[in-house]
Amino acid sequence: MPEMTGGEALVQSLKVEGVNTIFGLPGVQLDWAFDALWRARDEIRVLNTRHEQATAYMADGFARTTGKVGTALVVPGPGLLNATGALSTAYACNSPVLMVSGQVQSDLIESGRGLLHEIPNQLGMVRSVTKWAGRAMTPQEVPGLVHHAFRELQSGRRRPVEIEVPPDVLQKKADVTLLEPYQPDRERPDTDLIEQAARALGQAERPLIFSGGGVPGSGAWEELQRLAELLGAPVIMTENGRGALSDRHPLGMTPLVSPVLTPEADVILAVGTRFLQPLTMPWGPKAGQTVIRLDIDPEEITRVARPDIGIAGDAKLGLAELAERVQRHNRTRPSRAEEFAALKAEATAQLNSIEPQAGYALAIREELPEDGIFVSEMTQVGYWSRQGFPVYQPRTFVGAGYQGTLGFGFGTALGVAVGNPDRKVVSINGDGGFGYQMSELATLMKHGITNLVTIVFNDSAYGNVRRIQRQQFNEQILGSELLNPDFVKLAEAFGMNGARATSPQELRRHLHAALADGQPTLIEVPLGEVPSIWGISLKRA
Ligand SMILES: Cc1ncc(C[n+]2csc(CCOP(=O)(O)OP(=O)(O)O)c2C)c(N)n1
Ligand SMILES: [Mg+2]
Repeated sequence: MPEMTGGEALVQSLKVEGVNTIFGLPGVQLDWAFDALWRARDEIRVLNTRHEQATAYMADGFARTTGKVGTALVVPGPGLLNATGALSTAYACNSPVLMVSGQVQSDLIESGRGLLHEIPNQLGMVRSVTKWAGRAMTPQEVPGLVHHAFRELQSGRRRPVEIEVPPDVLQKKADVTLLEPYQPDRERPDTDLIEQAARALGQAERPLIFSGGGVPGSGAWEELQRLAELLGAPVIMTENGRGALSDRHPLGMTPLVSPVLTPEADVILAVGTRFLQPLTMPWGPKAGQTVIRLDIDPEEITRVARPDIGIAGDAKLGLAELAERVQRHNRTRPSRAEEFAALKAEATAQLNSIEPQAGYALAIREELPEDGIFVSEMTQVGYWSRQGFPVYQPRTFVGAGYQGTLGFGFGTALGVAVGNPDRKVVSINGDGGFGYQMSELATLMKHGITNLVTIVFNDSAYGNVRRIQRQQFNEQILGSELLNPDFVKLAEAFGMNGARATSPQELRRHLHAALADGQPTLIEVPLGEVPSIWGISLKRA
């Protein structure tokens, strides 16, 4: 049994689990972890940020677009609290983020003395934004803690996990046994239930599929496509599910078509999705329609309503097995190709008539390669993009999910870019959201993150809020107007290229140049008040 510090036990255990990148921000409780990271610096890259929120956002962006665990490292108390908005986003988006945090000295936890960074009940606090959280109190416990963390991160529903190690435990030397890496195993769905579902789908005249973040999350897009094609079933993808089927695929749809297609379907399969909107809208499933749910999280299957067939298990295994068995029951159906093409065309026409959002978003799409990754934000072009931005490949559209976290985008995009060095990444931001993480321009430059282009739509406002105050509250503009820096000069102050675009054509030109020459670039797009996209509703043409 080799002798090592708790810090070495932590770093070696992370290495065993395949961690090669850590997004971190140091401090005194982490000194012995950084000591060990220094010795492991050829195998584990440490990227420091300017605020702890960015460590967890970067880990989330890294995780969601690579399928690997994303790892963050922060000091306890305020450091960890600073990261909780990002953890809540990762929680909402089923993202396997490992948050490693410090603690106060082990024998004084919960003493209430007011030690540096002490907060009461840190584990309890972080449990509200994680799937699981645990602590090691000796160096010998560290490998088991990391191993358990990876079990939680890579089994069942993927969500963030926190582990914490007090500074004296990181410093202490002991004989430590390292463990083998956790071997993830996919959870096989019940065969009888799959057979029942396959029969219902096979016999359906008008089957419909709702597909959520669980499909890209479990790497199930090929199985989804196979099943959809066998059934000729349209696939409605949620924001987190976008790209599972290419928007070019005749069956690939965005939720705009749900109110039209859902009432007409006889059998509906919802896979890897909370299925919340359909279940709570007037156009949602009614008695007489068969609802099948396939989800890794059994609680999700019955949370809002009990489906006719509920199947707990992995989406990739479940969809593969469904496709296999559907063939024994599958009826022939008249082609609906024309109907779907017309519906898609109508949805596209409605969305593309909303300007200037459509023009700007489509300018980005024109320049971003097919495998390029688009990181959205809670901004006007972002809302439009949820449904309107064409997505051609899985894991190439990143949003904030149900958390709707303003300011998540830029840090998340930095992590996406680090995790996908061979791909181009575009981060869109409002001036409000960008303000949350603009100091991370330093992180971009320091770590040479050159495959990311950053766009800031500047309307000098929390535009969404201002529009509501104007229109619904009789011009009571309060707390929604913003004073901004000159974004072009800001970029230049960080040593980046700064550019300004006042039309979609200009945005396209700047984006083209920035993507081609790989120079870190921020493009500001001044914007006036833009129309709301809420309230578009699709009727059949
Ligand atoms: C963490 C968080 N705080 C506040 C909000 C409420 N909120 C939603 S959109 C928005 C304004 C966004 O402004 P900006 O980023 O400039 O985008 P714009 O609407 O102007 O395009 C605010 C304050 C939120 N969604 N999340
Ligand atoms: Mg704004």
